[in-house]
Amino acid sequence: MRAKWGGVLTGLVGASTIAENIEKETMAESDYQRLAGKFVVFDGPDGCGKTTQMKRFLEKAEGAGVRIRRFREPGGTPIGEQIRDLLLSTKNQEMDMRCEMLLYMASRAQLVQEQIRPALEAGECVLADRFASSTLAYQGGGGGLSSTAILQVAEIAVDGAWPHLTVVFDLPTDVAMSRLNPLWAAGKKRGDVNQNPLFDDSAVKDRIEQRARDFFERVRENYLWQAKQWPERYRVVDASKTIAQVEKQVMKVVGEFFGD
Ligand code: T5A
Repeated sequence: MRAKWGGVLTGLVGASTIAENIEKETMAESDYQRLAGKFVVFDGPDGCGKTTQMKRFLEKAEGAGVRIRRFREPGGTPIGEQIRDLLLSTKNQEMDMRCEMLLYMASRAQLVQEQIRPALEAGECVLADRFASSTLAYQGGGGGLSSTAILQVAEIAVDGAWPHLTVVFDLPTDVAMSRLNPLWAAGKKRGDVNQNPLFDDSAVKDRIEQRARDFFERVRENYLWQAKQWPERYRVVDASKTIAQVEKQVMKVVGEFFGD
């Protein structure tokens, strides 16, 4: 398990690592073996393509014989899935940002105790689709809650089970929006999309996805801020590239992080 984040809240400022020089396209057998008992998070703004990359990574790791478990947040447990429904339901528009933050943490606490910690203790690799880094970005960066307060609650929810590595999938907000909603791309070309342009088709988007563009800009900035705060446990990939190019970057940063 990793040390608490609280201890590194201040003083750690360094450059985030964008994997620009793609030399290492696959992970060596020995790199895969080092994933045993490791906790890796794929995170980023909506539409960044992390779920697509998780499926690919999982397939390769399993192919290399790694015992690996994949979880998504919010959710991943029967209780967590019920919390997910509460959080993402478009009926709950009046939900206060503090209530929202605590619900994400409640889902996380259950996931850690029921699934993540036992898996890590059994020597399995845990691959999580979002974690506390999402709460910092969305409820902190996007929603305006203080990072310090979020981390204090996270200490309780996570109970020491911090990720070894968080891979942030970074891309311009407009690109993410276009992926999620082709109407955005079409409207942008016409020059007539301005208010809450992300989700013209709000009926099919969840409560968080219905937020305005500024919110997602702040979310993106917060992820990059986190990578600068904790360079020893974060890596950033350029998620605006093709799926195959992003995959190469992922293999490179994960391979190098756990390699020699
Ligand atoms: N949230 C979550 C918080 O606010 N606080 C928290 O603490 C936590 C944990 C979860 C929502 O909750 C919020 C964040 C979210 O808004 P969700 O339904 O689980 O909601 O949504 P996401 O986590 O955003 O997951 P998604 O699977 O919907 O999106 P991904 O993982 O970003 O993207 P993916 O891989 O599904 O790809 C999106 C689209 O882009 C294409 C894919 O084919 C797909 O169509 N794509 C690409 N297109 C071009 N080039 C590429 N490189 C591409 N990669 C993927």
